[in-house]
Amino acid sequence: PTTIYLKDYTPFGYLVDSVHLTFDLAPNATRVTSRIKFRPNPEATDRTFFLHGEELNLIRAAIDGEVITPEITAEGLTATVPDAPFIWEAVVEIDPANNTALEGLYMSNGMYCTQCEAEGFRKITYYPDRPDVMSTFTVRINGDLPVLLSNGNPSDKGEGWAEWVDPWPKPAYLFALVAGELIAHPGQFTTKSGRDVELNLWVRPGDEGKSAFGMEALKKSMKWDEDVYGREYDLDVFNIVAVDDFNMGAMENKGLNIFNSSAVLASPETSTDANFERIEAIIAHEYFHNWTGNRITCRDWFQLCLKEGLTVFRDAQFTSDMRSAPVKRIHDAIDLRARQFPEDNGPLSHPVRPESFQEINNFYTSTIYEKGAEVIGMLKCLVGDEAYSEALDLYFDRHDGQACTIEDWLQVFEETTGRDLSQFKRWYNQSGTPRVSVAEDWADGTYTLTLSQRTEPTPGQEDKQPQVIPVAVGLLGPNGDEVRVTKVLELTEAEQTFKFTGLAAKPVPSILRGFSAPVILEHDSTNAERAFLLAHDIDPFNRWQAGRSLAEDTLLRMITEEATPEADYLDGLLSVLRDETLDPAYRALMLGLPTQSELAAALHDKGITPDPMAIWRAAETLRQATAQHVQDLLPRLHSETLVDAPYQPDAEQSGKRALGSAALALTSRLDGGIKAAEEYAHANNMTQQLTSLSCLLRAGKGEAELAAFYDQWQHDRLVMDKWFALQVSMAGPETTVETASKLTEHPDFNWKNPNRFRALMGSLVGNHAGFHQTDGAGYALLADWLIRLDPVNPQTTARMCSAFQTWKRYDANRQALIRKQLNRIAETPGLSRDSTEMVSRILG
Ligand code: HT7
Ligand code: ZN
Repeated sequence: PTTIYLKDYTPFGYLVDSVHLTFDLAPNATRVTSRIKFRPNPEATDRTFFLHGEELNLIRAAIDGEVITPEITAEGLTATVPDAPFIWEAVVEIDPANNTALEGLYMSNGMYCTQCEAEGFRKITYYPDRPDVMSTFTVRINGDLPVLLSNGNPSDKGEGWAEWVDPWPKPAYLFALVAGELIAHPGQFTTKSGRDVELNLWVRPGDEGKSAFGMEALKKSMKWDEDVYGREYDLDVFNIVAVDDFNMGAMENKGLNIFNSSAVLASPETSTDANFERIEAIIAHEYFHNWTGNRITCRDWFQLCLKEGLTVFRDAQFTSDMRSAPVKRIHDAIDLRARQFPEDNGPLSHPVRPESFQEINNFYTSTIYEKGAEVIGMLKCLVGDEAYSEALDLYFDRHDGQACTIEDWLQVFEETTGRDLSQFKRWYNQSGTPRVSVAEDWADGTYTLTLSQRTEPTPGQEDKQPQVIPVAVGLLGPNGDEVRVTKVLELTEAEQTFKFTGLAAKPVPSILRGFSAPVILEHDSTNAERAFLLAHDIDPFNRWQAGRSLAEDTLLRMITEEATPEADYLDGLLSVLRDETLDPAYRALMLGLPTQSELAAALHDKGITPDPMAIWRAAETLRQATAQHVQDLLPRLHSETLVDAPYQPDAEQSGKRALGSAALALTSRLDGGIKAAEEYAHANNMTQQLTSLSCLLRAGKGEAELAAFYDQWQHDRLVMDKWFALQVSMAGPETTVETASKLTEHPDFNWKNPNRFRALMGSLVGNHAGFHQTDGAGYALLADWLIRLDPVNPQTTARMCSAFQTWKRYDANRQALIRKQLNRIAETPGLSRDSTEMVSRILG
């Protein structure tokens, strides 16, 4: 496979003035007729006329009306063209019904739909399929289906056809077409400058009851982007379509967002509180792309974080404003540590702006998205809120309609603030998670904090340079009062000292408040200090972090020293749970434990080979001890948080349910699931139904309820995903693989559907002790299915290969078993470019 390098970027030799496409839809033989106006690009030197095109059957090609015979390869075609403006015409035939890769034009339940990012448009017609080639598009769809949609505004329609005009120049990856029997949930929004926008959320018949929440989320997002970023919507219609077969969450096509149905359809009966929150965030994310991604796009795919990091940052701000800012920040830190840190500290580590790739689909990663967003958060923290707003205004003004780079992005900040951001830029170029270690000194009323930073070598980057790390610090006095308010220390050297003078007593520091940088903090504080912060810190993130560190410390001691659960942790937790001034959602978060995979990473960092079973036992023991320790409080926590009012998926109600569910889970450890069975019998929403069922399964019960759940929900694909996932997630370590394997034989295991595949296989991988059983059966089962899925859907297969990325943490036996499976996948004849790249990077 060819490697593509950032340093080799050159502009395309031609500009595109307009694109006209006609689709004659037919499941196995859709005809796509294109008429494209090209002219030489004065800024380019290379005039090779190469158009991308894959799996296309070319019927006819012409330049300025004259039929030509281009040179065709598996990647595209080359033709000789005039050194002046010309019109390219082509007719191709494609086979959407047999497109199982879900890239290009494909069919899902009889509906035609597209997915063009990153390089799917080349499977629709011949085109310079690169993000820096932008053009207006006119699309005519001929098809015997009631709903025919494309980008932009509708311009005309008749029986069996519709025409759409998108006036905003866009790259081909934002092209979309949908055709099918769909039902609209309508809505309306008036922009602040008075444009009336028609909104529609299109669903399949039967899903009408699940579209109201998404529509409201869209309106809130439109309003928020006007209020906070001054960004208005720029077309007369905005369409969202729900599709069952989809490789990722959703896609921001101009004026026609396409969503995985799991990321948009919701009802209280079928969706959990977490589903609602995720849907609200994804709708916002895709909508926000209209400015950060669509109006201003990426010059090339190496700049992917330019749109993704910024848009994740914006959707996080939105969620913080709609819900609870501290809770959102804690969720984001948990997710970053669970997903991005393992990536950044393993064989798949890559910079936020990578320098090379073989398959761009493999770079839609947590590093590009979530670390990319963290980098923007740090920039905002360093320059301040006002300068951030000014820089963003300049970015939108200056670059509207352009395809940009990270250099363009940083330049607007340098110009607005006068700051030199060359060292900050290392966040984009240097991979790996920086580790910040802390040393303290106290003498004569002066508290001295010495912070050091280092980043371990990562693939292709042996030597690391110091980065600019904003470390937010506050100091607490002996009675718990804050004696120094939060100050952002700028750590720019390998080691740096900061002094706080005039203090009456040695303070307790609260370091990295608000998780001000995506780093690993190494601070040998005592458990007494952590308990002190847990009791007194006014920074909600660090208060939660203190509890988390106590939990991690006690778990690690239980694993390595056979210690018993520590009183500091259990007592601290008890007082937090008793504190009714604290938000229930926040108290629920306090009850969380580090994941077993995180504990494995922490042990590995200490030079100890993790034993998944020992980790599992410690987590179980601590949970049991916690249940006993807070036992008296559980009935109150559970009952007070049962909501009487009609179900609302808002922050307040869902926070109460989260605490209630956490209490129920602990109760089930003491009563063997009696309360959970009662709750299951009375559950009137999916959050309650699923929580109580999971408590029952964990208690080794719930067979009857599981069967009843199946009978109740077998008609609902999204709920059935939960049914599959739950059984594998809740299985004990020894039965996980057997449970998963049996479920692969279930008639409803429709493995070609990415949601169903991920529900089962993702849960297998997420069940840490089950997946890592010493016989290697978990590894073999996953590999079998990856090998089977690869020819059908390489994108989803390749993403799931990352399940093996942490393999070098484990003992020699497990390593050998995993290596065997990785080799087996690598040696599969005809393995996709996607999976080949992933497996070879993981093997190193
Ligand atoms: N920009 C999109 C990324 C994407 C994607 C979406 C669905 C299917 C395949 C895809 N490949 C890339 C989604 C987003 O970040 O908003
Ligand atoms: Zn995005």
